[in-house]
Amino acid sequence: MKRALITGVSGQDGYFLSKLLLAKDYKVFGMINGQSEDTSRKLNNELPEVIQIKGDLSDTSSLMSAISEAEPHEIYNLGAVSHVGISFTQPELTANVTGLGVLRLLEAIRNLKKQEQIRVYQASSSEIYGRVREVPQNELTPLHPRSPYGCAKSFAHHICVNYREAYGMYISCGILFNHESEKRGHEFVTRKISSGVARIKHNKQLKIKLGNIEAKRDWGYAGDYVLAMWLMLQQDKPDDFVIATGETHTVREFAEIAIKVAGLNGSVEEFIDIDPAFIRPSEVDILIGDSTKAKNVLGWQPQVKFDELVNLMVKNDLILEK
Ligand code: F7E
Repeated sequence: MKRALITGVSGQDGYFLSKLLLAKDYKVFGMINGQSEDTSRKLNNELPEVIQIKGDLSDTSSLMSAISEAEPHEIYNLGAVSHVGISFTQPELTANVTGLGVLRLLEAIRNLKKQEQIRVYQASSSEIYGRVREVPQNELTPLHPRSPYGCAKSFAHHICVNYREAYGMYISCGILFNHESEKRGHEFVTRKISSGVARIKHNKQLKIKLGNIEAKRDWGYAGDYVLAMWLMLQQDKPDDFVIATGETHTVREFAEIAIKVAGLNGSVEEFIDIDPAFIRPSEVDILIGDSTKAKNVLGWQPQVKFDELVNLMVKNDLILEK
């Protein structure tokens, strides 16, 4: 039986990846820092088959213990301080967990002399492209991050490539563009909108406060994207892959469709207020990914289209907010 260790298991991607690996008969170990009983309870309810292991990306010895306990064939590093906006107010924490945490994880594997037995998936992010140098972005597009989060993910990406080249470690980086779902945290713009329109529909709220609604993102469905993570670790050789839909839409377009799906009548301006508190000191204006390599090498393609994504998120929140 294959064993996998997932960091960041309590997040959206941890949920979908655990489901996928359990369906493939993996023994799944989920790393949590153990400081919140709520996280542990939630994980127990949603994913009772996942074995919880204590560990933290900011603590190397805990990583070594977690790896020794799980003895994984595959490690999926999904753990991070993942909110771009928050990274501006907590830059050092972000660099420590999202950036240095990856180095600690790789060093933990090396210190345990497990580098030949363990394959590592690193969750790289389209935020590394930031002020994009070309459109669309592919694996060779130069990096120009626009936030402490993007900078931390850039370091993490480079250190993975370096450890692959320097020590021959099997490390694959999935450069994932935005991916959303009914499990997305409420602090991200898509969920903020889907739950917001549902609350307006049920008379719990009048308006949604947002920042820059002209930003463009390449949004896919998280359930599709975790399959790409797994496929990356099944290849003969480790490599980097862009995972994206190849379509870009503004936050405004997301909101327009969400308003309609919720059965509300009116323009975006009637339901959305612009609040400067949500505008970032430097913004990523447009992201659109070219995942031709993933299609050719992994045989991976996204299934859920933009309209379907908005539909499923809003319909889910209409039920939850009832
Ligand atoms: O923002 C704008 C905001 O926070 C999307 C993370 O998973 O994907 C995600 O990063 C856009 C930005 O995602 C609000 O300025 C407007 O332009 O949903 P988001 P993100 O920053 O793109 C990448 C790939 C990751 O790796 C990250 O971990 O929406 N926006 N108004 C807003 N964003 C938020 N959060 N809240 C607003 O009120």
